[in-house]
Amino acid sequence: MKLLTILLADVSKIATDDYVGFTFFVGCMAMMAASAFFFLSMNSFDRKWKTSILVSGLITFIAAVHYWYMRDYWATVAESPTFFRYVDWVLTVPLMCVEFYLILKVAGAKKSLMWKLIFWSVVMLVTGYFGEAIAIGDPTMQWVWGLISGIAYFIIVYIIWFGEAKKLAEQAGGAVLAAHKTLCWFVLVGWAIYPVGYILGTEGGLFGAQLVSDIGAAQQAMNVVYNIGDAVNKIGFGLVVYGAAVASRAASEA
Ligand SMILES: *C/C=C(C)/C=C/C=C(C)/C=C/C1=C(C)CCCC1(C)C
Repeated sequence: MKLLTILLADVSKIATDDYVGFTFFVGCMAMMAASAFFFLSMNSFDRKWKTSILVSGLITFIAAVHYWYMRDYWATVAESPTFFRYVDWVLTVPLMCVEFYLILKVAGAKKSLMWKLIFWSVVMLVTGYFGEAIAIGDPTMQWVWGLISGIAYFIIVYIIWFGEAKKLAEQAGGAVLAAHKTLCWFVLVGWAIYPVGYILGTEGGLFGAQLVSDIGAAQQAMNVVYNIGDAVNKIGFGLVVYGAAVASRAASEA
């Protein structure tokens, strides 16, 4: 009964021009649907791919739960759910790093590659969190934390595009190489959506540019951009892995 009251109360509060509320709601549904899809299809693959698809499902499932809370938070408090956002990311982004490792395991990827990617992803997110949650009202520190976060991001891009991950993908060839390439593009282009959200959401604007009129508009722009980024990256990433599993199954049956 209490749950029903909460549901009804919140849904009625989403206005038709509340794009953040809308994208939280749709994002939540999309993440739930994607999770169901990954969980239900994982058993039709052999062991190696099963784990990868399980991880895809975990990523969208963790996001679905956080979107549930973020949608609620936005509807009730009308502020950026920074805490839930970063808890979500700090769980799901390392899992995306695990995904790279799982795919490259056939080519002999070592756990150290996975830990390296996880380490830099955590540095990227923790410094981003400092910039968003602690440096409020201090454009200099927001800029500094954003920059450190960006450097960690580029280290990840380097490792997967040019470093040891690239070499392993080439050794593996076939469906693995193709999937690795697509995932590399996701990280380079899809993940670049997030710093855009960060810049838009910074009060007063970053780099001396006042991009949006006030803090309310800044938070709205930032959350819409983050929500689009999450849908593209979490569901898209999982579908690439799913596609690779299908391709590799077809190749082994041929
Ligand atoms: C599912 C969630 C994903 C893939 C989140 C990715 C987040 C990022 C790539 C965030 C990057 C940031 C920067 C590169 C600089 C500014 C601060 C961040 C944390 C927004």
